Amino acid sequence: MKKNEPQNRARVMLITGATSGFGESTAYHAAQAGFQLILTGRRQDRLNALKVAVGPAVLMILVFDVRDREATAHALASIPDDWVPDVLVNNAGLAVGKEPLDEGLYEDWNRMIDTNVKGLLHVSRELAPRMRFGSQIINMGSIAGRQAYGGGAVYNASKFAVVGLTQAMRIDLLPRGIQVSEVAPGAAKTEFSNVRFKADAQMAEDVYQGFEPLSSQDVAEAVMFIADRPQHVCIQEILIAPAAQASVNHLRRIQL
Ligand code: NDP
Ligand code: 8X3
Repeated sequence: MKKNEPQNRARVMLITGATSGFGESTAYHAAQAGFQLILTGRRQDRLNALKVAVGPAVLMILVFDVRDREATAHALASIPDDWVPDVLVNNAGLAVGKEPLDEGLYEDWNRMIDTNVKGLLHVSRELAPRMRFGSQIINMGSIAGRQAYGGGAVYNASKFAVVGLTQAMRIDLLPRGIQVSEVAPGAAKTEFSNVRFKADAQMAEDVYQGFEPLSSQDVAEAVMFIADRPQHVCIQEILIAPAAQASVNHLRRIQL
């Protein structure tokens, strides 16, 4: 039996950060797999366009900033009981800046910690109490939550935190039959580096020079693999990297 197949309805997946990258790709894959969707993010125009593109599988779009606890609570409270997600994908996140610690900007640090750690907590705290036995939470971690690198300190800390939160959530939610998993991707070409380098297109492009990074589809497939396991199986974590990436800083690049 698939995870918690509720009688007479398709499973519902809520994806945070569905306006681009992994979240957007997961929306298409999940719709294809028969899920109904609640898609969230800050950019309403993107969510509107995605709703049209994905079609009737989209039950709701919710526009809110995961850093804002009250706005998050208000938006998620609008989900009717019948549509409380069977699968919550805590994907919204970002890196901002790549300065060494002694040159770091407090504003960048706050954005990363407030989004990647507190945002994940805000969404989980609001939804977990309403989720049913057999539901799943899939947190988006990173290879940066396994290995630190220069200029990554606060992003690293935020993704190491996702590892700890995932493990602790799995323990806390065990009695309620809610499974908690983590997908930890390596280098993937999305809007991630444009955001990190504050719209410097060349710096963003340079990250992926000389090797084939993961695509957002590769990561969406990992999310869907977890979501599609039978009821008695929990994939606790998936670390997925490009074939050309052996560690966070060991990449086989072809010189162009
Ligand atoms: P994108 O920049 O393409 O997507 C990030 C998504 O997060 C967007 O939909 C954005 O939506 C949303 N988001 C960011 N901040 C907020 C916020 N405050 N409130 C609500 N939504 C927010 O990057 P990716 O798809 O690559 O990143 C998705 C996740 O994967 C992140 O957690 C990232 O750390 C992680 N990751 C990325 C890797 C990579 O190499 N790309 C590798 C490993 C992990 P909007 O701006 O509309 O709010
Ligand atoms: C994103 C991957 O290596 O740029 O989480 O930090 S990395």
